[in-house]
Parts: sequence; C-alpha cells; structure tokens
Amino acid sequence: MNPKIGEKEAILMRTLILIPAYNEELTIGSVVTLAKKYGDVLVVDDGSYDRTSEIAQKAGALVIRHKVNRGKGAALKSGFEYALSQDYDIVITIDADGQHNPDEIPLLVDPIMKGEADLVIGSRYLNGSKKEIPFYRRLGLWVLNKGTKAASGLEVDSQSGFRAMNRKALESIDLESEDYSVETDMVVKAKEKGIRIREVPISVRYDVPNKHKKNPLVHGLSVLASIVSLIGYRRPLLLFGVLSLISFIVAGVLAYLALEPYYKGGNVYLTQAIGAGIFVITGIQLFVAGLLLNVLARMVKE
Ligand SMILES: Nc1nc2c(ncn2[C@@H]2O[C@H](COP(=O)(O)OP(=O)(O)O)[C@@H](O)[C@H]2O)c(=O)[nH]1
Ligand SMILES: [Mg+2]
Repeated sequence: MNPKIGEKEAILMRTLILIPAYNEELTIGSVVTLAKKYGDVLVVDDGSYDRTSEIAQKAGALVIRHKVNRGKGAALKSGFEYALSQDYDIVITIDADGQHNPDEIPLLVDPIMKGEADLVIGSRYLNGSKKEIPFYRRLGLWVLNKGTKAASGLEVDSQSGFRAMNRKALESIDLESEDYSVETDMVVKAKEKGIRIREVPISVRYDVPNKHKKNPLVHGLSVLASIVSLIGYRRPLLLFGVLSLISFIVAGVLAYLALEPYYKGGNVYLTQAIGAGIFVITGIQLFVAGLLLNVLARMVKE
C-alpha cells in the first residue's frame, strides 16, 4: 500500500514525551509505560531523593538527572535542549504525578499534525473537567488565568502542564522561568513570537497520591509574582495604572476620614489628612512611572 504524502510525513515525525519529575516514584512507572506508546520518553529527574530515576529507566524512559532540585521550568528547559539537539519534530510535556492521561496525547498532537497550531495546550475548562478542580484551586487559577491574559492577551488554561509543540514553537520560545511560572512564561513568549496556539479539552485527576508538590498558597503567590513582573515588562501602563488607582482610592478614603469630623463641627483629623496627601503623591508618581515605562517598553519592542 502506498501511503499518501500526509500519512508518510506523519510516520516520519519524531515525537518526544518530556516528563519533568520530582519525587514521583509512586506514579512515574505507569506514566512512562503509557506514554511510550506515543513516542520516545524522556524523564528529567530534578534532584529527586526517591527512586524516580530508577523506575523511569526500568519502565523504558531515557533519564536526565539534575544533581540538585532546580524547579519545573529548569527541568523543562533541559528537556527542550535535548529535543532540539536530537532533532525531534514534536515535544509533548506531561506531568509525572498521574494527573494527566497519556492516552490523550493524540488529542494534543492532532492540531499540530494537521498544521493548524504550533503550540497546543490541554485545557481543563473546555469539557467540564474543571469540576474536578477543588474550589480553592479554581479561585487561584482564575487569578492566574486573568493575570496571564493581562500579560499575553490570551485567555487559556495557563497553568496546564499537558502541552504539545512543534519544532517552530520549540525553537522560538526562549524561556526564562525556572519554576512553575514556566507555563505562563511559555504562553506569553509564544504569543509574542506569533506562534499559533490552540487549546484542546483534556481530563485531569485529583485522586492521585501525590498531586501537588508545593503548598497551594506559596505555589500560587510565587506564580502570581512572576506574572505581575511579566505584565510589568510588557504592559507597564496597565500594572502601574492599577497601582496608581489603588493609591488614589486609599487617598480618597483617608481624605473622607480626615474631613468627616470637620463637617460635624469638629477639627480636621491631621494624621488622616497627611496620609491622604502621601497617597495622592504616591498615586501621581506611580502613574508617571507607568507612562515612562510604557514609552520605554514601546521603544524596546520597536
Ligand atoms: N523537574 C521538576 N519537576 C517538578 C518540580 N516540581 C514539580 N515538578 C513536576 O511538575 C509536575 C507538576 O507539579 P505539581 O506539583 O503536581 O503541580 P500542580 O499539580 O500544578 O500542583 C509534576 O510532574 C511534578 O513532578 C521540580 O522542582 N522539578
Ligand atoms: Mg500535580
């Protein structure tokens, strides 16, 4: 049988499944075993102190080890470098903790094979999977998704680690983040480079033994801090404008508190009045800073 050109290309595509893992001995074996059906598997063991590397190797993965823990972003970067050096055409990233289903890999690869997208994000929001997400996490994700939208203009499942990308995306996205903020970083950089981004629905499990490596509050706040700095670089007027607005609102409240006793026949409260003045000045300074940085950001872009 003579395969059509499209099928022939599909057969020749080399796919790497990249699994960042930190102390995932309970689940890495099954994730690697299932993922192997869809391509070569690379586990980046990021300084685990359990048997992650040993089990991954036994299950048939190639393993790169970091001597010390450097973070999810650093692990992905090591994996992307490997993929580029070995000429892979498609890279899938998938979590090692069993929250994602490797059998959904073809769903992510499909838009790339069809030439419709360069970066495909597995989304928990497109098919009702978000019901699986605990409520407090949904709140945090909402903030991070909105933050990512402010930085990139795109409203996507910004924290999903289940993704697929082609060589074009791989070559042009230059990641800086070492930690969990890598997911947002990738979306922002991809958008700037004109990479075509697509989302497909995926499922997600929350009944796995070791689903989160980090305290959710610490995790969420550290990602938020990185997103705020991404916004600061890209849209300074937005960030500083919001901060300036908050200052003016605080000034307004203080001014009200200062003057209220006066209208009731007493004296102006001096402390509150001084406070109001300080916040007005701060608000003006923030606004001017935003304007100046906005001009700088534009100059850098041009
Ligand atoms: N290489 C590496 N992987 C990590 C690190 N922290 C988490 N991961 C992996 O990244 C994936 C997602 O991490 P997880 O803590 O489950 O994130 P959450 O589900 O979003 O809370 C899992 O496969 C982890 O093993 C790290 O420091 N280094
Ligand atoms: Mg997890």
